[in-house]
Amino acid sequence: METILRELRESVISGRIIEAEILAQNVIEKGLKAVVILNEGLIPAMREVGQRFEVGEFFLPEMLIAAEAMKTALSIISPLLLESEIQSEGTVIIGAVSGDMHDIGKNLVAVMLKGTGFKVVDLGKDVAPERFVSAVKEYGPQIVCLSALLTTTMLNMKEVIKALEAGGIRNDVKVIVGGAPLTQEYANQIGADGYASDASSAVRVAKELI
Ligand code: B1M
Repeated sequence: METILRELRESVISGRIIEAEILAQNVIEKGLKAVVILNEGLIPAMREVGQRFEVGEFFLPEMLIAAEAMKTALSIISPLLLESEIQSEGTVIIGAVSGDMHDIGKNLVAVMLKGTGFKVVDLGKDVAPERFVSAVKEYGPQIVCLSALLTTTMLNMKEVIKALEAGGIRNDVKVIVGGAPLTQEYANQIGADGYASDASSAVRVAKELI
């Protein structure tokens, strides 16, 4: 089992999209749980890509193609995370903040929230503060989830909170922030209601806040 997971990891790191798709199907057929495929296959693969980028071994094209392979593999395992009979826990609006094009982690959080019974409205990536405000007015969610992967774009989370305040709807929703550069301390500093370090803690924090 370890061999096929290693092959899956390597296919994602090298951006071999078709191979990643086939291997993701194979690991499912072998009965491996989605959460194991994620935690021991796909997430470590993206961590490795990040490390290679940091040391100058990978450049933007390699990172892009690896991300595509990751997305393809994720699309194969996502249905397993969605197999849930749970009634609606509430509505969540999620998006990556202005300037941020990273959406793999955000997509994963959305899938896990859906899988545990939340209705999720995904606004995508590079979402302007005003778009969060209009979506809150349109969908009336209990929770807004903000994602950022860059130390520069995480600053825009505060802008979303300010825009919700200016729109007079800050107290209608709980704001949870997450993404690799985030910390609980930063969440407190910008006045968010919660911080989640990964997709499963996003689900836990969302449930606690509701
Ligand atoms: Co970029 N990138 N990237 N990148 N990228 C990072 C983030 C980086 C750490 C790489 C590195 O240097 N080691 C670095 C950021 C440095 C920093 O700010 N400190 C970086 C950089 C520098 C850049 C560019 C600036 C590169 C350039 O142009 N020179 C550029 C910026 C583009 C932009 O956004 N404006 C850029 C571009 C890209 C690609 C487009 C090529 C691609 C993204 C493709 C896509 O997402 N569609 C990409 C990728 C793939 C990465 C790495 C390698 C992988 C990210 C990923 O998908 N991880 C990343 C390195 C790394 O993270 N180690 C890197 C897997 C994913 C499952 O994890 O996203 O962390 P993650 O999500 C987790 C948690 O963070 C959390 O739960 C998720 C699931 O467990 N979480 C939430 C996330 N959102 C949440 C929201 C919540 C709760 C939890 O709501 C409540």
